[in-house]
Amino acid sequence: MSSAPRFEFFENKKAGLILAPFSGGQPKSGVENGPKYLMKQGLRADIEALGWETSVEEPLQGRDFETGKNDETDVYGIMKRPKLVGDATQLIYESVKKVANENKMPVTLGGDHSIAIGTVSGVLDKYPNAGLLWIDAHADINTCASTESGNIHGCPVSFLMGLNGESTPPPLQWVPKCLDPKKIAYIGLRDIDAGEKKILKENGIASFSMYHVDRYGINKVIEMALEAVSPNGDEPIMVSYDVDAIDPLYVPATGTPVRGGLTLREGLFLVERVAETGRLVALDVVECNPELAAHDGHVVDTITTGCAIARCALGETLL
Ligand SMILES: [Mn+2]
Repeated sequence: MSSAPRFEFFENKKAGLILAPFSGGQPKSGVENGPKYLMKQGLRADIEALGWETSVEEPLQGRDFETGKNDETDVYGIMKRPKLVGDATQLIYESVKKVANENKMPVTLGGDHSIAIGTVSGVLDKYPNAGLLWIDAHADINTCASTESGNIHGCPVSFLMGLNGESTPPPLQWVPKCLDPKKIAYIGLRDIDAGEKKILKENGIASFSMYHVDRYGINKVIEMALEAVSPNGDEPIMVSYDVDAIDPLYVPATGTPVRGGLTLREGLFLVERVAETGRLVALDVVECNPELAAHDGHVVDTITTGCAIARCALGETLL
């Protein structure tokens, strides 16, 4: 009897784990502990067991981004903490760029989703033609004009696309207008503000909600999303994965849970399927917030899912 075939999806199995313990893009505390919990769960050893060489970067080390959350002068119009977010994301941008330029895969552990301002701009600096899959219950594309909360974790995509123009808060003016609306596709959407729906439509952004997952099945949705962001079928792919894309049954400890999400298997299949293309060049895993767990089981569920997302993206297979 022959054994099951073993697939090698990645030519160069070097990864740089970038710890981004940042919570300033939203009001709740605890999400800054995401990286610590994921690492304590054994994520680095798990990735090494898959045959990867790893290094660890801590671009925010030595800076106190938590006390800064209380600075009430750090506002710009409705936008909350643009200076804090601008500083943190610029450090993350430099770190992601460095790791990518060392020909390692940046695997960034958040933190709230505002950190993607740094990760996506860093990755696109190295791979300007990369397609971005944004896996999330939310579109995170509010602008300074459309946001009702002013929490920047709901806005990173608008900054990456340069949608804020003149109204960009000065501390975020460093962000390059690097993301073409044709190069992002969403999967998992189910809680979209009215202003965001308009932005998605006006910019013709490929958006696959839970409706599409139900209608077509997750495999077809992934293939449509890949085709949208990578029409030639050979462009590099980045995945920015907000764990709230997965249903709160499986991922309860997150800042903005929305029922009716991906099952655990759909959520993992998604990254297994992207890994299979051999074109994944960067990954974010964000919005694990152990402090929001009602009991220890919630912490375990959430953190083990976060680790599983990273392992599956880096080539773990069931057989
Ligand atoms: Mn998000």
